[in-house]
Amino acid sequence: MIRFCLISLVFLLSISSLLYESSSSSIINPSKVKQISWKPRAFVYQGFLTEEECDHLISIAKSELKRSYVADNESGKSKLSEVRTSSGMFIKKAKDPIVAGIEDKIAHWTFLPKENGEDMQVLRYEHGQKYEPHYDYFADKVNIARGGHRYATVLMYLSDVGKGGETVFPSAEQESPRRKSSTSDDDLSECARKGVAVKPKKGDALLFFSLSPNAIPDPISLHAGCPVIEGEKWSATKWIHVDSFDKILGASGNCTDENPNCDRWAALGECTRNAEYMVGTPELPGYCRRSCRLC
Ligand code: PD2
Ligand code: ZN
Repeated sequence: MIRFCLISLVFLLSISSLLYESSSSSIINPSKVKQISWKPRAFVYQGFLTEEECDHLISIAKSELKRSYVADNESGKSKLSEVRTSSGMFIKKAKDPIVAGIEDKIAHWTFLPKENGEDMQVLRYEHGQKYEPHYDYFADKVNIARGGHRYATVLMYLSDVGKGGETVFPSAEQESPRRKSSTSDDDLSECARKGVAVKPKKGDALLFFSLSPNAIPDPISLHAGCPVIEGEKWSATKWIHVDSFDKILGASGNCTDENPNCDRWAALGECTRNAEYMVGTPELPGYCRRSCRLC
């Protein structure tokens, strides 16, 4: 009898663990979230992505990497800059069930709609590569036209990094010196010691807000990707806007592609990188509105 009960118990436990496994991809566990700063509002979720999810994103990105661009503050056009020396690519929303599952998880954690998110950007930083201090909100009108300002960023670490590669908030208010850093000082690079820092750990995710609760750009959200000193860093960024990024505001009709290459360009991330041409502005519609999924 006792033997029968034990066997039944083991059976029930394995069934429930299977059920949990199969539905756990979008379950959010608040006890894994640590607040690292209030000014700016920044939080780390330990183990947000599974090993398999991290490896999957890297395997999609690996063969498609191109040198990263930054947006020009005046024109909004993408340009090469020494401010950002990584390589990257964009993964289309819901490209496959794993990507869609990660996007569901982000929406559940942030309470922000999936349609407000841009395509996910996967980045690779090799030795010495970095992203100098910057804001994720835009200073130009062209980029704000689609979805309004970037409101929040979810930065997912897809690999461990030997040394360096931390994400640092140099203007963050520290409650007591570096108490909030996710790691001890000895583990941090010189760059990371200049503020509140997060050491990349495979599967962890950092959520921070670029606008204050009153929706005004928050200059304290200044942040940087420190140079990689040992190893390689892979990360994935989901930028989330105040409004839908999937439909353009103030536009009516005219939802066509004007160039046969639009579809290919959109797959390469040009809807974000070259938004003025591809998407357009409230005054002048772009040339690839259909492929950029504006209607
Ligand atoms: O990869 C990073 O650590 C990093 C740092 C700052 C990424 C971004 N910004 C970004 O993608 O905006
Ligand atoms: Zn950034």
